[in-house]
Amino acid sequence: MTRLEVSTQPYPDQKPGTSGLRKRVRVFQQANYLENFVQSIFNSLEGLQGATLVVGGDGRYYNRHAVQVILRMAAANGFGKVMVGRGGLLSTPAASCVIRKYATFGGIILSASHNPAGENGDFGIKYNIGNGGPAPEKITEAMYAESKKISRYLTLDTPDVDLDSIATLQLGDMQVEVIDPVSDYADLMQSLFDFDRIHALINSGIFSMRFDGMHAITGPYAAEIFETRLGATPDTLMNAEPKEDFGGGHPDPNLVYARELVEVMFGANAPDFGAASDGDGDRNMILGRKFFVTPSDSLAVLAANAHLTPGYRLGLAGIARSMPTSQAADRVANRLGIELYETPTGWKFFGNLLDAGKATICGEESFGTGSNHVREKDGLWAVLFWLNLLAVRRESVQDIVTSHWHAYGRNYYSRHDYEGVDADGAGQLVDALRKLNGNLTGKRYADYEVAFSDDFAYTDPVDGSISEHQGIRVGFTDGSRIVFRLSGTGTEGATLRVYLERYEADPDKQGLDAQDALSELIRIAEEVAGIKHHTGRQAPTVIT
Ligand code: VG1
Ligand code: CO
Repeated sequence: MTRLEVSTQPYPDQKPGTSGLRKRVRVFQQANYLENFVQSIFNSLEGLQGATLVVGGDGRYYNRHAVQVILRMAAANGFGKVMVGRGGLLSTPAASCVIRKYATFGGIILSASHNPAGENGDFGIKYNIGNGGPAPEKITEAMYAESKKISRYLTLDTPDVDLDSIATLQLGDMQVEVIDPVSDYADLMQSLFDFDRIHALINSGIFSMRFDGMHAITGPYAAEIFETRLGATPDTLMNAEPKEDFGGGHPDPNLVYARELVEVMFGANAPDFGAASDGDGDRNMILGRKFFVTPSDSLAVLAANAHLTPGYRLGLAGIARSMPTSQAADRVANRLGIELYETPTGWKFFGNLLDAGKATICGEESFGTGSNHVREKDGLWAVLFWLNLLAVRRESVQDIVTSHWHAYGRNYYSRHDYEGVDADGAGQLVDALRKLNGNLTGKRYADYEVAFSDDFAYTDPVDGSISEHQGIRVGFTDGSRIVFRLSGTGTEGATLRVYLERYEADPDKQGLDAQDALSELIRIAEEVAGIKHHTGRQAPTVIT
C-alpha cells in the first residue's frame, strides 16, 4: 500500500448549489473531477486526522465507484475510520441519523436526489457536518474556494474494498466499517412513533395503504419498517427494488412524476393512504383516497397534531419553513403561541435553529418535512407521522385536512416550474424584477394591491450569518404572495420557479381546485415578470 499524491488541475464549476454539487454523470466522469471535489472537501475541514466519516448514497449509477474513490482518499487524508452503508447505500436521512448516533466528524452523501439517474443522468455529492446536517454556506464556499486552487489530491494504490457484507475491514491505516444501512434509522423511527397503534391500524382489515419507492433508495427502508415491523402485506409496496437508473424514472414524489401511485390513489377502490419518496429518501408525498395533500398543508397539519405522537407529545419549540413555503404553518405557530422561522430554500438553513432548540419541526413546499430527530428532511418520517395521526384520529386524510382548513383557513398554494430554460433569459427576468423592487408597493392588479416586494435576505438568528438574493417576493395586502426564484439544483440551463399563494378563511370557499383559486395570481405573475417573454415558454413544465 502506497500513499499517492496525484497532481491535478482545478475545474471552474465545482460550486455547490442548494444541496451539494450536482452534475451530469459524464461531467463527474472527467479525469479527476470527483477526486478534485472530494479533496476540496477534505482541504476545507479542520481536525479530520483520526476522525470518523460516514459515507453512503442513494445507489444511483456511479455510487459504487465514487464510494471506493472516497474510501481510498479518506484513508490517504488521515481519517481513522469510515462507516459505510452496505452496498455503498444510505438514504439522506439515514446518513444524518448515523452521523448523529455515532457522533462522527461528518459524512459524505452521494445523491442527486430526484434527478434522473443512469449513465446519462445526474450524480451528486454533498458534505454533512457533525450535527448530521448539510454543511452551511460558509463551509460550502470554502470547498468551492479550495476547488479553484487545487493542485494535488491524496489517495492509496489499493484495490476496491468489499462493501457487500457487514464487516470491519482495514484500508491502509484506516478502518472501514460496513454497516446495515437500515436498522439504526428504523430504530429511530420506532422511538418517535407509536408502532403498536400503527400496526393495529394497518392490520385492522378496514385500512389499506400503498408506498411507492420509485425504484430508488427507500425500498429497503420501507420493507423493514412497513412489512417487518408494522405487519403490512407485500402488496403495500410499489417499485421497492432500488435500481441504478431508478428504473428509468424520475423519482420526484409529486403528482406528475409519481403517476403510477397517483393512478392507484385516484382510481376505483383506491386505498385509504398513499405515499411516495424521492431518490435519496428525504422527500415525501402524502395522498388520501382521491386526495392530494400539498406539502405546505402537510407541514401545518403535522405541527397542529404533533402532540398526538409519542415523539412530539410534549409540544414544539417552534416551526421553521422555507420562505416560498405557504404560510399555513404560520397560523398553527400563532395559535400554539410558538415562534415561526422563515428561512431561505434548502435544508442547510434549518440546522442552526434545530441545534439551538428554537425549532422542532421544519418544512419546505418542495415535498420536504422533518424535525430535530435528524438534520435532513425525512420522507419516511413524514409518512409514519401521518400514519400515527391516522391511527389515533381514525379519520380519513381528506377529513383531517379539510377540518384543518375549517379551523385555520386554507392557504391555496401552487408552484409553477419552467424547467431547462435559457439561463440568460431567466437571469434577465430576475434582474428586471430586482429593478422593480420597491416601485411596486401600492400598485393594484385587479383585486390585489401590492403591500411589499423585495429580494429575500435572511439573517441567521443563531450565528448572525447573512444570505442574500434568496428569491423575489411580491406580497399583497390580503396576505397573498407570488415568489420568483431560480433553482439551485438543476444541471442543465436554468429552472424558474414561481410560487403562488392565496389565503381563504371562508369554509364555503375552500373546495376549489388550486389552479382555479389562484388563476388571478397566475395572470398577475405573468404581468409582473414577463415569463413568456423571458423564457420563450407558453406554460410551465411542471405544476405542483
Ligand atoms: C430544490 C427545492 C428545495 C430543496 C432542494 C433539495 O431546490 O426547491 O426546497 O431543499 O431541492 O432537495 P431548488 O434550488 O432546485 O429549488 V433534494 O430532495 O433535491 O436534496
Ligand atoms: Co431528495
